[in-house]
Amino acid sequence: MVLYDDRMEEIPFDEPTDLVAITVETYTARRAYEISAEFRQRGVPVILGGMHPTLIPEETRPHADAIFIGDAETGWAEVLNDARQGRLKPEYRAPVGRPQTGTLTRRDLFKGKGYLPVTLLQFSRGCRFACNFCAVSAYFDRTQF
Ligand code: B12
Repeated sequence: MVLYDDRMEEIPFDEPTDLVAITVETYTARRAYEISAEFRQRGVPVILGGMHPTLIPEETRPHADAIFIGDAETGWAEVLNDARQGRLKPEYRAPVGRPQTGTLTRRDLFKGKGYLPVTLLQFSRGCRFACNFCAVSAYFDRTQF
């Protein structure tokens, strides 16, 4: 598995790969769809997930072979299994905000990216407030886990 960060490096569209997974936030949606189109033109299946596809799946659907609604931890193994067999479903759903399932961050994927040498720890998700302008309130249903 390799990670490419569109902000920091060129994406090698012609590098052979079996599956492309892209995180989409609202402010990165347009670029994510462009990247997805490049890979799909080359016959590589693309799955889109994250805040934006979860909040507006109907917009995201046409830009991917599969979309993922919710948090990846409990559903990602199924995606990989289906992709291995060439049977990616058009849509996957998993709950949001559940405590992490013991999944450890692959920090080795960040090596050489030029990020600041800061190691972050996530200790909660969501927010108990209900601000109507905030994606977090909608995504986590006004709950803090
Ligand atoms: C850390 C953070 C930052 C950091 C780091 C950003 C970065 N690029 O890494 C900083 C402080 C720099 C930052 C800046 C900004 N941020 Co910010 N940030 C966050 C925060 C607090 C956490 C995001 C995070 O890493 N979560 C942890 C990971 C594990 O969770 P996740 O990303 O949600 O991913 C899970 C699922 O969504 C899903 N998933 C995600 N991607 C994919 C992909 C696939 C294929 C699959 C299967 C599943 C999947 O599975 C994951 C694991 O459970 C969120 C708020 C929040 N609590 O979520 C806002 C948030 C993401 N930020 C937001 C915004 C708007 C910004 C800014 C544009 C603000 C600004 N005006 O400058 C900038 C943009 C900077 C940039 N160019 O990226 C908004 C996005 C809203 C939206 N609708 O997209 C959020 C949601 C805050 C909010 N209140 O609305 N941010």
